[in-house]
Amino acid sequence: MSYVDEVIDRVVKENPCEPEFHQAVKEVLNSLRPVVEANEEKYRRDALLERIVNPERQIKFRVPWVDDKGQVQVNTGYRVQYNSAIGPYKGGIRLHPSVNLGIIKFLGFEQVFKNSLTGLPIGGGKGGSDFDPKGKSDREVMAFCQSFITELYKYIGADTDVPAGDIGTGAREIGYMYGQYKRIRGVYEGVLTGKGLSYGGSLARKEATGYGLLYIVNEMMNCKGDTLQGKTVIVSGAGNVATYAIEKAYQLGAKPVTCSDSTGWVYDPEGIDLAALKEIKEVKRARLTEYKNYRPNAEYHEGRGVWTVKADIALPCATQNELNLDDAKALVANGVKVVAEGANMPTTQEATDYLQEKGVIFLPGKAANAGGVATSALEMSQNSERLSWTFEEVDQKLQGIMANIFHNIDNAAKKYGFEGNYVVGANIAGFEKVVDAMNAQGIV
Ligand code: NDP
Ligand code: 2IT
Repeated sequence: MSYVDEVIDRVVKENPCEPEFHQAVKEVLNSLRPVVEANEEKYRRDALLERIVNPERQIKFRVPWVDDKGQVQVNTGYRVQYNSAIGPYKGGIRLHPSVNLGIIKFLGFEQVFKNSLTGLPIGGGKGGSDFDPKGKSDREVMAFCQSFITELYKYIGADTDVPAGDIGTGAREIGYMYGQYKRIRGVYEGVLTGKGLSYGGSLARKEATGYGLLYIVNEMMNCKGDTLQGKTVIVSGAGNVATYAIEKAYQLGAKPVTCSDSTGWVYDPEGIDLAALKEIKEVKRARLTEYKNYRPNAEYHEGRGVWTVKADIALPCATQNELNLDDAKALVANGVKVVAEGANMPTTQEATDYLQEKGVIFLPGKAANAGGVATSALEMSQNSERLSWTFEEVDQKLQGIMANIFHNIDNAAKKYGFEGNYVVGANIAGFEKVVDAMNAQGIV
């Protein structure tokens, strides 16, 4: 049995009931085959792949808090510190009822390679809880965040592990977590990113993941002699990533016509009303059912269906496995030419394979959504030098980083004979830097 297959087998056996984690490991290891086969003897002796797939540390803890009725609630908190070969652990905190250890491990594993692709000195980690911020009062969210940090503070720090936002964790949650960390530790340091601008946050961090997604799509299209001008774009999600992907799509001349949340989706043939979307989601924290109050001519549908709309480009920006094989068939039938992942692993393996077989250009999340964590690393730099850069300065750097990522994954794919396969390119390019650092640091 090949070394890759042996390690995949072990991961499946040793981590039962963690399908998302298995999926992420299989996707990465399968595309690393050409590199692993070229170095098989050394990698086996060093147990390199076993060390890559096993997190350095997993922390699981109780998070008790009191709700507005005086009832004590108990959630479970997680932080998986995956790999620190190239820098402090870095990655978001997901607050969603679906969170479990397997989901945090899949996200942490992806984060290791994504962070490597940014070219910045950040290792990979991820955290979260099964707490659901939806429908909670500000006081309840604060009580949860304070309790969460009262345990997690022991394991994080500006030079050890720097969490940030993800699903359900935005500026409000980061603020409460930062306040509690500062109160317990008594230090004012860049322990979290995605902070508010008045206390160490970076301009353009809020926009960075969505903007970065469009920057990499733009770079790829320009290299193929095309542009975003006049293209129709379908977007899923209505959160941080989706909102700023829609904003930048407009700025680059495209027309985004859909968005979605976990209850339904909107098709607005005239183009999504960005101001309405921001008001519904960022100000009111409401459902997309409200969108029709702003745009009576738009369609609102319950359930899922964004991928059935005719378009040139599809941007999944909600959650894992939200684009399946049937969706991929609908995209191809409707003439979609580019799929770029704003979310982490939104496309199932079968759907990815189908899209690639049909010649759809596919940019995987670990490259396409890396603008968020890259800008988090820029926030860390600003915190370290106790300075703030202008929006334009951060945005320029972000554009450069996304263009570099595209060329690195493009070159890695070409080097190993997989031209145009950006899944293989991203996994290999991300892996090579981590392996180089791990080899240099010995068996740790
Ligand atoms: P938000 O919480 O801001 O938004 C998430 C959006 O996705 C919401 O519209 C939400 O709908 C929808 N959604 C979440 N879970 C589900 C589900 N199970 N089924 C259907 N819809 C769902 O999160 P972000 O925008 O920050 O994150 C979106 C994706 O992007 C995630 O995969 C995240 O890991 C990834 N990502 C985020 C980065 C960041 O900087 N924030 C960076 C890189 C990747 P509803 O409100 O109804 O739940
Ligand atoms: O998935 C991700 O890259 C994020 N949620 C952002 C992580 C970060 O540290 O900014």
